[in-house]
Amino acid sequence: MTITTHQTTPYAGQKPGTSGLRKKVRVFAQPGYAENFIQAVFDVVEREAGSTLVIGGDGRYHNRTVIQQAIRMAAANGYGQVLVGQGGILSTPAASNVIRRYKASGGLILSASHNPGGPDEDFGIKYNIANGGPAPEGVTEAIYARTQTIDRWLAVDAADIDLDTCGSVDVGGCQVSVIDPVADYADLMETLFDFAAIRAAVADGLTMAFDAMHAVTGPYATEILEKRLGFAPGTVRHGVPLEDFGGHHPDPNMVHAKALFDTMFDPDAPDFGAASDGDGDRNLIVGKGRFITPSDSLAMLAANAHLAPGYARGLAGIARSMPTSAAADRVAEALGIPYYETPTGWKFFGNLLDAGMATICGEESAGTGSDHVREKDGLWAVLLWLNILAVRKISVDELAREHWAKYGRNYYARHDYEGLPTEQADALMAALNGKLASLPGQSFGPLTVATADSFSYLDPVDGSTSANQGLRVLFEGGSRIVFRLSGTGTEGATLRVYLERYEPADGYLDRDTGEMLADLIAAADAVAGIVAHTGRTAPDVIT
Ligand code: VG1
Ligand code: CO
Repeated sequence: MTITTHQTTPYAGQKPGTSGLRKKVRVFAQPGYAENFIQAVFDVVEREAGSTLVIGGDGRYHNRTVIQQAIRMAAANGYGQVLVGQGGILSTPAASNVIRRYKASGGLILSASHNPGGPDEDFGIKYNIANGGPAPEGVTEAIYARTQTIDRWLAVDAADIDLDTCGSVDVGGCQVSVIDPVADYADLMETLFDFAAIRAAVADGLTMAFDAMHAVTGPYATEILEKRLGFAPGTVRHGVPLEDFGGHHPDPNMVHAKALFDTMFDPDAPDFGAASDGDGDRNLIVGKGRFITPSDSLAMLAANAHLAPGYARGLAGIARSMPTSAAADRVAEALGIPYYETPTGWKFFGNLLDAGMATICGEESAGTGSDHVREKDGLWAVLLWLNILAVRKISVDELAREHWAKYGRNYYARHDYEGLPTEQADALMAALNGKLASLPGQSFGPLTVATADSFSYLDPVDGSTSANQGLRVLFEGGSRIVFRLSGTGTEGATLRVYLERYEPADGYLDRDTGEMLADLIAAADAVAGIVAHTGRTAPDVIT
């Protein structure tokens, strides 16, 4: 088959952010835009001739168009085999699993994750390496550099394949196999968790609601929760993936998954509630009348993970992103295992997981996962919770109270200021950065600054350094405010302000989070001049 060399010129700004390249669909739909980026990936990533490439996405608008083109390009760039999820669907953790299981050299994950979808919304492309995890910074920087000099992309002249029927076809000498996106993943989950115990609890009356948010986890959750575990039909809500996620943001938090919250705070609530995001790597956990912050969920899962067969041998270590609360650190200390603090973004966990230094990882943004794949994994977290609840026969609320009574409680919230003019956000961060050195000793209301710095990470495995990963203001007594700019948005800048207050086990364990954080919220504005810089008097989203 003929390989055509398409002449092209670089597009500015094809720099991967926290998790791949994310832009508006109309940007991605420009002639050669997606092709330039994909060719840049193929030009720089290491692989042997005839390697396997995995392709899958979260089903959002533009997914199929890019997949068909990526298949033609993979064939022209010497891949011997492409594995693509049926319907173009692969959740991010399932894609990670397929890469590992079939020893692929890497994969393209087409997703903008929690960002909205549709013709006027967002699209994204992320490259994962052979360990199944997001490409580390060295690789994403090389890809970006290549996008700036690219002058051609290659594709075989072949028609679109049938993405909806499982089976193999030859595309220009490359074997393209459309695979069941769910089966391998569901089988992996059965090896990690005590499905029999969960099934028994369900038979005993355990009920749940899972909101798939019209995103990628619908088919996975239906297969695992309803078919394999026996939860009642209808347990999975919004289970059909839609190109525009039904017009909502597929972001599982109190704002965008409000319907689930309303269900769980109703007197007739089921025992357990959960949701996942666009690409299935995030999780929301809410018990009957009890929201569990992602940071607490990481800590509670780590403290109880040994109750699941996959973790019965114990944990090697726990890793969390820097803005994630220190709740998990206390569990690690109690277990006598090391803990690690990494920059935001799952790519920083890969080395720790590969080296066997950490078993469980988590982020405050509702990402939790383990060494079973190299991505965060929404349904994995849901199943670990179910496993723990089934074995311990207690409610989410009881488990949370017991945890806090032992370890103390890290009250936590994140305030997001979205769609800020980039100059304003940059000016705020620059001004704060400039005064960090003068902050120690200064008081803001009842809070006195102990230390303040710009977070820099030294990877203990490969020795690489990642600087400027967020500004930290730490107060005496363990409270903390972190400021950083989002690296996943597609319009303007988003300022994230992370607020954390620690209450020891003999402190106030059952207070309202907003009240407990009020002094920190006031301090955040006093320290960073949020109102002065942005004119915003309140955040757009509180999670
Ligand atoms: C956000 C979260 C971060 C997460 C990233 C990708 O990044 O804060 O914790 O890893 O999204 O998640 P940022 O740079 O916007 O703060 V996903 O589920 O959107 O791939
Ligand atoms: Co996601």
